[in-house]
Amino acid sequence: MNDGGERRFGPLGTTLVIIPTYNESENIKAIVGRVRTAVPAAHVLIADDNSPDGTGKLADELTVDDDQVHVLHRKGKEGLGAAYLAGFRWGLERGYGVLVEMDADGSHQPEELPRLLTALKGADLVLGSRWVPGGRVVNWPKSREFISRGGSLYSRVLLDVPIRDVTGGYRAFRRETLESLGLDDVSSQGYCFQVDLARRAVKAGHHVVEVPITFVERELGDSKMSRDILVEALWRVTTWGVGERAGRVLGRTRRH
Ligand SMILES: Nc1nc2c(ncn2[C@@H]2O[C@H](COP(=O)(O)OP(=O)(O)OP(=O)(O)O)[C@@H](O)[C@H]2O)c(=O)[nH]1
Ligand SMILES: [Mg+2]
Repeated sequence: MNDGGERRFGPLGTTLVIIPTYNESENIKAIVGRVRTAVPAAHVLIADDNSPDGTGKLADELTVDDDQVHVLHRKGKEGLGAAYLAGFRWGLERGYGVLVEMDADGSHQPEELPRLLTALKGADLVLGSRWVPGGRVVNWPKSREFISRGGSLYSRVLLDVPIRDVTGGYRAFRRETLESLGLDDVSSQGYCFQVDLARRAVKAGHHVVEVPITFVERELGDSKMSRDILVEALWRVTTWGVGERAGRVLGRTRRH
């Protein structure tokens, strides 16, 4: 992370808010409506993995009267990371200047998006953060907060990335930032996907800014969080961290 000091950041261009969905029929209409009201100029892309509960059909209905809402129908459940990668590709191909990640369940409040976009004027990547001063979480059990804070701390220390909320999924990227991250070889999913992108952005020398958000736990629909997602994150972060450290030590040894 550099301090961005003297750097000049270019204009932002049109925003595309990507919302991945799997069985979010109870949430999809409300979240899209809130995004359209909060940032009327932004476009929305719903990336649906053929949800059995008909979310994809509801999403199609939202496009009928609104040419700023789009749907990417995917063939089946392939995970959050794959849905975002497909959404990024869709948006980059169509020339959007800013690509936003947002959950469908209301945890990421669209009303906070203008603050993220304002911060992006002076950054390469903006992270909505629960764990910086001013950030908070509503309706989470202590156990969930412990896991999330612990996961961020573990990733920060092991991967050497100076970010408080490494696993959060409310983010705004400049297109140039995404284009520089080597998305073609990202295979991680879930929380790990978010850690992977943050770490790539830091390693690429991008100016990453955390903006405090109020994260509201979902009220409707089912969580897709699973033990597998947690185990994957723990395993991959550990592998990356140990791999990088080993690489540094070996590099030093070879030079001597
Ligand atoms: N397209 C697609 N979207 C997914 C998939 N898994 C999760 N999502 C979406 O990704 C977003 C985040 O998933 P959540 O289930 O809310 O995960 P979480 O926030 O960790 O869990 P909760 O706190 O319980 O809500 C939601 O919009 C989901 O519908 C998937 O396999 N494919
Ligand atoms: Mg959620």
